[in-house]
Amino acid sequence: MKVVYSPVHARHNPPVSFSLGRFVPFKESPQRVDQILASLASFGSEFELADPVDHGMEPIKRVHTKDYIAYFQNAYEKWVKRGGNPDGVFPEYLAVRQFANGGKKSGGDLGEPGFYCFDLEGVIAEGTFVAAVAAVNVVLTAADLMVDLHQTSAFALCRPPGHHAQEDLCGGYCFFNNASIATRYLIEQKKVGKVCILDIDYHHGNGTQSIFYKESNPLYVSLHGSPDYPMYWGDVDEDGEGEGKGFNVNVPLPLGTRDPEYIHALKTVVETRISEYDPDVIVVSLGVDTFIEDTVGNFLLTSDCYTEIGNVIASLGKQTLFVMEGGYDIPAIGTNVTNVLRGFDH
Ligand code: Q9C
Ligand code: ZN
Repeated sequence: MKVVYSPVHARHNPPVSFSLGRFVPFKESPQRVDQILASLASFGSEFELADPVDHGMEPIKRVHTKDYIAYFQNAYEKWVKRGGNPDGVFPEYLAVRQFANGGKKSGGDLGEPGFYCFDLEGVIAEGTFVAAVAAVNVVLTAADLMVDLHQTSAFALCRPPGHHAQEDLCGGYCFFNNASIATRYLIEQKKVGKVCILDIDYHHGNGTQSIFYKESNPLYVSLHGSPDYPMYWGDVDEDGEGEGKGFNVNVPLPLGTRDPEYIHALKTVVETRISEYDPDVIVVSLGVDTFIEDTVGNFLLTSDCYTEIGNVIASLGKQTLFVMEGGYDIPAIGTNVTNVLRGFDH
């Protein structure tokens, strides 16, 4: 399997985020990717590394607004100039948009951080923007390799993750929605036909849901813990709007979910909704924060379950682009990710 990777991810390294009223060590660390890389390397030529190719800003603009991109690009520098904490940008004023002049007034240097963000976990540190752009190039290059070289799969080993990022909002460790950008690129530039985004990160992908909510291509399917982060999204009745009605499928599962129930839920949605949709390509938002030892997620999946997840995804028999999302248990993250990828291939 082709794996696209860029060391530029390490430029994004905020020391802290905010949790339960305290600053805590930032869990979405560069170490995560280092561990996955080491695990892939232990399988020798099974995984072939490739460098990303620069795709410019155009594919990002097909998903995110111009204003949001401009804000993100300059946010850290403006913040520090203003005397902000050099650890990263933390909003102080939150724009509840119903109250904020219909969302037209972003509020200047001190208002913007809370205008373009929906929580305090989209921490913009010094290298965050360059790392987020590199992550997009990783996922787009993986899409190119899969389509152009007629591969059955490819893995975008990207960070920061993306599925919480909406068109003009960061949050939940996410800034640019890598999977969504790749999906739009696959549909518009690579002419692949129908795409299904299968989001198996522990958390609901509110960003991806919101970006495609009114569209019938892609089909968005998310299995996630509920009630849990991102708190305000992810119910079954959020099923799309207009053209998109019926093309957003949420499968909330209780905290404490174990292997058998998880596999049952995954198989069910794969054999019904996804098979009926008959996509040409699957984009997997691959989070392994469903793991039993994960300190962010609240499921109880074992490492063996990830092999089975890979098997179930492979049963669709479609070209599949794996895009890295969450997963925070450093000792097992590499094994869990490689288990999904090897489960898919075998
Ligand atoms: N303060 C992804 O997995 N809240 N994002 C966790 C700790 C944030 C997760 C509670 C979770 C964000 C990509
Ligand atoms: Zn997650």
